[in-house]
Amino acid sequence: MTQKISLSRYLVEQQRSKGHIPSQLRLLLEVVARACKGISHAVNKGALGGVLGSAGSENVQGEVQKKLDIIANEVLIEANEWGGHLAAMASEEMDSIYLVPNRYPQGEYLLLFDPLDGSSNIDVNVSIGTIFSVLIKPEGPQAVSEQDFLQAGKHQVAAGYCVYGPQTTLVLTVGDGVALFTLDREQGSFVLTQENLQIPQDTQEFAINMSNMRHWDAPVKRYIDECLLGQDGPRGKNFNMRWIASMVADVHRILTRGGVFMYPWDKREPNKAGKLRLMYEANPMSWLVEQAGGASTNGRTRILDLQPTQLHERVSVILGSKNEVDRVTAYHH
Ligand code: AHM
Ligand code: MG
Repeated sequence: MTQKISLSRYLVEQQRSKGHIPSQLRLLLEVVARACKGISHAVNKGALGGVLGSAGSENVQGEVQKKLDIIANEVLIEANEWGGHLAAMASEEMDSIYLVPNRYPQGEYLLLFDPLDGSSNIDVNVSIGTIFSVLIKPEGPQAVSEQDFLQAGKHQVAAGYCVYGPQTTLVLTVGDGVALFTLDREQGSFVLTQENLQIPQDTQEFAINMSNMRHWDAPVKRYIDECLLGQDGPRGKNFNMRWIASMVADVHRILTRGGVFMYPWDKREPNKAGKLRLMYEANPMSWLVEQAGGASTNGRTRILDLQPTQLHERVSVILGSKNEVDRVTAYHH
């Protein structure tokens, strides 16, 4: 019988034989996974747990917060603040960074997360998720500040997401490819179910919110128009479309069977670079996608090379199957 490999064992092996992760990072990832299990349980209870609906508050980006946005944020903070592995945390749902309280020891890592991605899908029982990214606090005696978080995505040391769908699945990279773990509810642990995920270079599937079409820039419009012409157009093949409106679920499909995901800049809010957040959504997803052989740009530049200037910075996102991302990017140049 082939032995099941738990997330703990996978991480120990990454630490021991591959030297990829120090013990404090291993602890951090175990704690994040434990928090995701807690969020998964809350999501599963739904109306029975009284977790559906709006919380009646707004986050720093002016978006209405759902009860589960706040619950998930609290679960992640409570799980991570006392272990001694973190210096500070930042979240899509908090205005500013969260310092580890003085009563706990401080570590060298910075944890960033979108505690519950796809909030509009919570109440309709469609897949949602948690996205996370790990950076190292720059060296120096100074107290940790927001500035310490403003590092390009290429400096991440771990990134992943957990999707709460028909199965609860944790997808992770520490720079050694992408591994997928499925939550075994009877055992209460994440079990390795796929290693070395690879995104096919070509695809016939795109994901974009088509209702924004009239607001797009010309290169995005051109790309989608050509896809829609199918066999009769310049692409010479038919395309399929999917849009779940949870980035975690859309990216999970792309990591599983390929595709291209786009949330481009559009004219609705011309002063914003895009809808999605660079630090909590685009950076971790871009690293996962690149680790699986895909590509990710903002239309012009590789996302992982972008130097952030603000914690809650937004960005235009085009990611997935490499040849399609290269094509959309070329249309922008
Ligand atoms: P959220 O983090 O507040 O849930 O917002 C991000 C989500 C993404 O998961 C998804 O791709 C996008 O917003 C959907 O936006 P839209 O409703 O405009 O299609
Ligand atoms: Mg989100």
